[in-house]
Amino acid sequence: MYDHIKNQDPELFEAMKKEGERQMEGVELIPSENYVSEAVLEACGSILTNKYSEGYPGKRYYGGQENIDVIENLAIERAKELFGAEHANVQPYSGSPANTAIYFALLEFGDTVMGLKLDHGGHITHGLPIAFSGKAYNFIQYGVNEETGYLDMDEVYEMAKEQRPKMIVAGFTAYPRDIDWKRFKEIADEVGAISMADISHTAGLIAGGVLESPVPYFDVVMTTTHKTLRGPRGAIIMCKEKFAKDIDRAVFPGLQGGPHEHAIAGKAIAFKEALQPEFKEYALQIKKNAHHLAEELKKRGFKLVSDGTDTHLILADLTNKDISGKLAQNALDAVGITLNKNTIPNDPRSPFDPSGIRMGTPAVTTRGMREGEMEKIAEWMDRAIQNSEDQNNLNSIKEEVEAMCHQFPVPGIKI
Ligand code: DSN
Repeated sequence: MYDHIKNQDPELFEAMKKEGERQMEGVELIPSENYVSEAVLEACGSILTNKYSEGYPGKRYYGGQENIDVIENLAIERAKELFGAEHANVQPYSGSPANTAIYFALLEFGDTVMGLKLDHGGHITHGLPIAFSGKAYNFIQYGVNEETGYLDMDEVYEMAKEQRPKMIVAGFTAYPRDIDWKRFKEIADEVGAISMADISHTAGLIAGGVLESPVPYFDVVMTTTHKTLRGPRGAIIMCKEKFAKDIDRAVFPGLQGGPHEHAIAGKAIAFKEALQPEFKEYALQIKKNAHHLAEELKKRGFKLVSDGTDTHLILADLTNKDISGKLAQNALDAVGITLNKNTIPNDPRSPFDPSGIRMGTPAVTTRGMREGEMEKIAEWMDRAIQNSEDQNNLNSIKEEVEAMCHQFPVPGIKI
């Protein structure tokens, strides 16, 4: 693999090779990661990276666009078909620029916006005070119910009535439960707010028909393309026709310059893959695997925020396990199980060493792992966390993890 890189830049090649081995030989549980197909990989590494194409299909500022327009139009039409959207912009470089473009399009600086608190499962672009979103707009933050871990829709309603926000942001990065989009939209309508959904985490489950979609209700819906949706790194923004011009102008020239057409080609391919019947099976299996992994962890005494999951994502509170999120992440790294330390709602600890760990099943599902493998993973996680300082024990778990992983190939990795 990568023969040209190997010859030209052995130092960099070595790190890439090792990363391939890590991806192949480990269990990937980071809920926002996945393995793209070889076709998507080819698009991302293709000659399309050579081309500048500022503007939109049919209205570009550079010559030589006859093929690029075909590619970008395929991505747009497939995104619209996949999600049933009225309008799609496929140019955002990633989730944070997409969210920033939406705010730039539809808000004035200083406007009041509602978003979920970061430690309750929100995102830095949903109003973190030190981030651009939190500095440029007056974000006010709702939370989940402390007892249940579920979104408190009554709190959302009361806050919206009191604060009259210009926009309500729903859709989260560490929330394991399904979202009542209809109720969000009713609340937004009642207070005259624009409804914005960030479905970056669950887009693949929505496209696969195993979770409700906000697209029929919401004014604007965005998603990254590289999580459950299993495309290249990037994002898209979908909206009702009446917001289309403002969104397009905010993405280009408002915020971005030349679109990354190699990534847009990868998005078009991923959307075509997501329109196939097999994608529905994949989406359903992600949910089954997450549910099974959650149950297996609970059997082993793990306390889960909201006591389980409706999605691909699980958030465990390790307080009763007597280990911090950081030390658990380190112990699991040592056995080849990758996930991330994460705050839990109202976490008394710092985000650098929080009380929880966040995990999910998209990547393992793509490799073909099923309920039986989830049971093994839960067992290894439990053993690694209990023996986090016992290197011999960790080494023997790592061998078992590697042996299982060798039975489940990863697209594009040959070692
Ligand atoms: N960093 C992503 C995640 O892991 O959820 C969100 O942007």
